[in-house]
Amino acid sequence: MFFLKKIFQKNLNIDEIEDLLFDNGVEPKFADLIISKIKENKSQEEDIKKVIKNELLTKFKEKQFGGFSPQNKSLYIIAGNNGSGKTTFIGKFINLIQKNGLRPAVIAADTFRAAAIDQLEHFTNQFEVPIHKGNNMEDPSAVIFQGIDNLKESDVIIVDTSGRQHNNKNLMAELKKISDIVSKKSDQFNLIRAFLTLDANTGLASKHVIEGFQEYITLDGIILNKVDSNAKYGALLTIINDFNIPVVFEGYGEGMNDLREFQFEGYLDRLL
Ligand SMILES: Nc1nc2c(ncn2[C@@H]2O[C@H](COP(=O)(O)OP(=O)(O)O)[C@@H](O)[C@H]2O)c(=O)[nH]1
Ligand SMILES: [Mg+2]
Repeated sequence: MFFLKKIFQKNLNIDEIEDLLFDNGVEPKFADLIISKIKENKSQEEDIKKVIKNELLTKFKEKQFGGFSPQNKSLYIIAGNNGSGKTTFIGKFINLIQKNGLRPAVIAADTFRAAAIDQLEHFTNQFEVPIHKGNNMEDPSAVIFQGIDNLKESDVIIVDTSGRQHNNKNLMAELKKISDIVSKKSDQFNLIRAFLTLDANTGLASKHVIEGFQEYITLDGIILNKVDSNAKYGALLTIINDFNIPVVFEGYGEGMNDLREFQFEGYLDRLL
């Protein structure tokens, strides 16, 4: 497992431990906390692990984790960088919503790549749910506006959006427009949420992604994908510390059942 094992196996000195923590994406303030605990308590690996875990559980006890409750007449906008797992998450989310006895439908608002719509349609076919598609290069807001009207019979509408980098002003302005269009239709929904997908391999750069997206839209939740390829994801501690955005789900594979509500304690057990 993670850095504590290395610290104990290799008998590292404090400087080497600091480097190791930093290399693992643990921000200096948390690295300091961990090091002070190690200095205080030189006994057993398991003891130190417990001390750190309790420290972090207490530190973040006011934060929100998981807390998804499926609701009739809800709409979810799924946004994020290219390849951060938006479309795959939508497949898993459709599955989850159906398991909860509600009828999902999807709006394919990633109109930049025809392949993106095909990928989404693969999932909507698999689960036999309605999909509203725009034409290639059509304005995504227009697609969404029409889609909401066409999918009135559904309980939950999920909107797939194009991948965008947070520093691309045009694409971010487009996302704001998407969010504004959805707000105009808010009387038709009991709940509207915008989720940001993050790739667990992105490291501390995720902070800038969140800040960039937050400049344009309100983020109601984070979905952390690919935790199967980077289970420890030390940067998440910093994200939890620095933002008040619930980490709602984590994706742990490409399969349609590889999604669970985020559990902070489980995450700490993997991290430490
Ligand atoms: N291992 C793993 N791969 C994932 C996960 N989520 C998505 N992927 C893969 O990551 C790649 C990009 O995912 P995609 O959903 O197309 O991202 P999008 O561009 O944000 O829509 C695809 O190859 C997915 O199969 C996950 O939780 N674990
Ligand atoms: Mg996609």
